[in-house]
Amino acid sequence: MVTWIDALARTRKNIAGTLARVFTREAPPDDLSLEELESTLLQADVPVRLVSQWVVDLQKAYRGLRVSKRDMLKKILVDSLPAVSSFSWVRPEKPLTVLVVGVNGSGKTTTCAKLAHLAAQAGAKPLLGATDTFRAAGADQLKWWADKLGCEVVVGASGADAAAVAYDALEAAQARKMDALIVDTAGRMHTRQPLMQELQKVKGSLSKRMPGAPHETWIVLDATLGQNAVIQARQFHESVPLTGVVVAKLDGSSKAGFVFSIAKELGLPIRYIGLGEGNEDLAPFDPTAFVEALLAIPASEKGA
Ligand SMILES: Nc1nc2c(ncn2[C@@H]2O[C@H](COP(=O)(O)OP(=O)(O)OP(=O)(O)O)[C@@H](O)[C@H]2O)c(=O)[nH]1
Ligand SMILES: [Mg+2]
Repeated sequence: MVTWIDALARTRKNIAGTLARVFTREAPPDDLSLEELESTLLQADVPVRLVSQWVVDLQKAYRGLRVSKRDMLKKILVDSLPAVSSFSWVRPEKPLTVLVVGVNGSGKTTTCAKLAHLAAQAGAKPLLGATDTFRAAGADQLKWWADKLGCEVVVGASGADAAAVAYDALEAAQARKMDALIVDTAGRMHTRQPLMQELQKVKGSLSKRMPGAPHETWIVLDATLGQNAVIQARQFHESVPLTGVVVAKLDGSSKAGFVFSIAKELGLPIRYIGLGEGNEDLAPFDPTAFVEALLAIPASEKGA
């Protein structure tokens, strides 16, 4: 299982040198070290507005306080992330239906499998729905995961109407009294209108089968894209209102700073974070774990 510390290695490498220099100086952060900190955070795709705010906060916070700069920055960073509300896979509205969307290759299918694994671990009975009928391989991949996890799956035939497959999957989930239905969709560019309309149809057919479904619509963002992923999410949100974000491939990204702009710019909760390729490598988003791994605070310094 990949840990937060492992997953953030690349981003940390990007910022570690500067942080070490800024943090090991005894004196309050001076203009020079703050400038260095500013440009380093920007390199890690932390949005400009936030960086300037943090630098101002850091200067203010330092005055008269006997706490370490690292702890101060940690607090500022954690406070600028949204608090996470817990997510329950077992709910009165059964089956809890989660529609998973995103651009090509962002990590949707893998994330659906990981979510099914988490749901099963939480004591729920999940069903996977493979509506990626564009490519035979799209559905095969989810079927492969389902077999590996011992999870039930409804697979659309190649070329079938994705909305019809979604409808069938929800019908099957209801008939089999499943707790959750996780619907994988084909990757699509946020700029292609017909494909976004197809997604609206998939969503519409779920609510036709069960009023209120999908209960969640999550976009899977590829963390290696950094800030560009936020732009994609905004466009998806305009076509199909989203209720949450899953960040995939944090382990491959050197631009994890973009995570700070998801909540601020999109106003959406970050539900889960992909830390690796295995089915265990999906963790509920944890702002403190994220920031600590980013700043790599050794256990001995915590709470100091
Ligand atoms: N390192 C790492 N790789 C990941 C993660 N999530 C997904 N991947 C890899 O990213 C690649 C694409 O993942 P898929 O799940 O197929 O992506 P997709 O969005 O379903 O792709 P399309 O259906 O083609 O749009 C695969 O090689 C996955 O193993 C992650 O959290 N970390
Ligand atoms: Mg896929």
